[in-house]
Amino acid sequence: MEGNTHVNSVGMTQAPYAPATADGTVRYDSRTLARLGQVASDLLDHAGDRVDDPAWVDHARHAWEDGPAEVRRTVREFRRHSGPDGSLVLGRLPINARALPPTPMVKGSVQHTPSLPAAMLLLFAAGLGDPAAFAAEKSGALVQDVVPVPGQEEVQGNVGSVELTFHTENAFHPHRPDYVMLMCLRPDHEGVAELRTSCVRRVLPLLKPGTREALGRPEYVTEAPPSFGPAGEGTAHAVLTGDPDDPDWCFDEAATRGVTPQARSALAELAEVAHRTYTGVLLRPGDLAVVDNRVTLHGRSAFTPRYDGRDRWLQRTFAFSDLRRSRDHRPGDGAVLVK
Ligand SMILES: O=C(O)CCC(=O)C(=O)O
Ligand SMILES: [Fe+2]
Repeated sequence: MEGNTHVNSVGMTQAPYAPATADGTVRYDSRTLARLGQVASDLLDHAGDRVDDPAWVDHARHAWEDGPAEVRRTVREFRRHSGPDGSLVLGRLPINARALPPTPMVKGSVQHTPSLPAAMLLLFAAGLGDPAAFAAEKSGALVQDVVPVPGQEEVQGNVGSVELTFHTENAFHPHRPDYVMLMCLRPDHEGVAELRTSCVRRVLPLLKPGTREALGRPEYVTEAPPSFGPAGEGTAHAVLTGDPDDPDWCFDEAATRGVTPQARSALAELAEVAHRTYTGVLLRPGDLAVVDNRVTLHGRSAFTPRYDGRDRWLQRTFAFSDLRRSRDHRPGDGAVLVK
């Protein structure tokens, strides 16, 4: 495919960089996957006893450069332009999903012990930038479990199992992640839990005239979760920022509200279009979804957990393309944002 170019739906000329299948998933041949698996398992051999050990994160960054060129090229091109959907699914990465322990069932569950999925997530975080996390969320762990928790079914967060509405990850935060990675370890029993993504590049052309302008005015407030300190909505912000032809957006259906009637009706229209046009993906073990959090919202359909140790289990890591920007939030130049 190399050497060809095509014009994508946002009118930009791009070199195709990976053989995406009809469902938008990138699949590598078995040789490439075996090489990637070898790099991840060598990285695991270098692990101490904690995923968050800075030395292991350093190792992952170095090891990424030993990965297959084809995989590195996919990630490099996605960083340059995340395409019309602002998301990528890398299919069936080797994580030895057959050897998994039972799905955790507690709130705030994280992966402290180095494992093959954790190694894979840290490798891809290095490819996308650097991994980091928020002290107020999942204890600041770099690899976090996304699992349903008994009694939390109705929660608008990743412990819930009702529909999780569309959101920019950490929309309230000035240093929200650039990329959200979600690695599937185990799907839900019925195979219905769909990761949903909605990209501003798809939604923008469908909005009524006037709505774009309304979304570009700083007439919206986004509430931070209580774990981030005393309830507060922060300063008013715009939903769309940057180049009007290819803007970023920042919006959480459950936490963002308009402060004027025009802003409220623009948000309602935005949500309606997102719900009408999203892309849904049923992740299988080893599938890694990467969401460009600047241009793409994500959410999840409802599903029914059984709490039998075999429930849906994703692991999540955030990547920051320029870690330096959040330096004043990260004491000691560590990987945890404390405010
Ligand atoms: O469960 C999912 O598929 C997505 C959950 C989510 O939004 C997250 O963990 O950030
Ligand atoms: Fe999320």
